Amino acid sequence: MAERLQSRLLGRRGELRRPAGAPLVAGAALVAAAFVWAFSTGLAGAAAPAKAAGAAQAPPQGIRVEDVWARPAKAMGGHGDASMGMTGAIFLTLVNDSASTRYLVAVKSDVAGAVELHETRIVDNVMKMQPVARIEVPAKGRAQLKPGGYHIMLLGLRRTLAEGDRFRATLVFDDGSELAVDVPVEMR
Ligand SMILES: [Cu+2]
Repeated sequence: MAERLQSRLLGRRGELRRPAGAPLVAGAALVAAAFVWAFSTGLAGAAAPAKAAGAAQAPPQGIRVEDVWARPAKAMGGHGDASMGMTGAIFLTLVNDSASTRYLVAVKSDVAGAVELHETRIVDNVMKMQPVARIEVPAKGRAQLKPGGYHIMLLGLRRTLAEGDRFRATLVFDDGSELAVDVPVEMR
C-alpha cells in the first residue's frame, strides 16, 4: 500500500515539474514524500517487534522514572509551527538513588521525527520554550519534567497521540546508558 502511494506521489511530482513552478513544486513533493515516509515507517513500526530497535544499552545505575505521561496531540494541534507538523510533549520525574549526578542528554522515540529536551521559561511575561543540551538529575535527588518547566518535546509527530494510547521512548544519559519507558497518553 505504501509503495502504491509513493509511486502515485512520484508520478504526480513528475507531471507537475515545470520550470516556472520548480521551487514550489519541489517543496511540495518533499513534504509529500515525508508524509509517505512517515506513513510507511509507522506501518513498519506497528508490525515489527519492539526489540527491533537495536542492541539495548546498559540501563543507568540507580536511576528510575516515576509519573511518566504524554499530552494528547492531534493533527495541527499543540504548540509550535504548523509547518513542523504535529508536536507533543512527554513529562516525567527522574529519581536518582545513586551517589553520582547523572544527566539526561537525549530521548529517542519512533513516534516523532525529532525529539528535543526543552525548558519553558517566562521572559518578560511571555512563556517561551527553548532547547537545552541536558537535564541534571542530582545525586540522591530528582528532576521533575512538568508543564511550565522542563519537558521532552516531540517534533513532527508521525501519528496522533490519543488519550489511552501508549508508546515507547528511550532516555539516553551522559554515561551512555539508556532507559526505555512506556509512555501513556493522558489528559491532565
Ligand atoms: Cu517544548
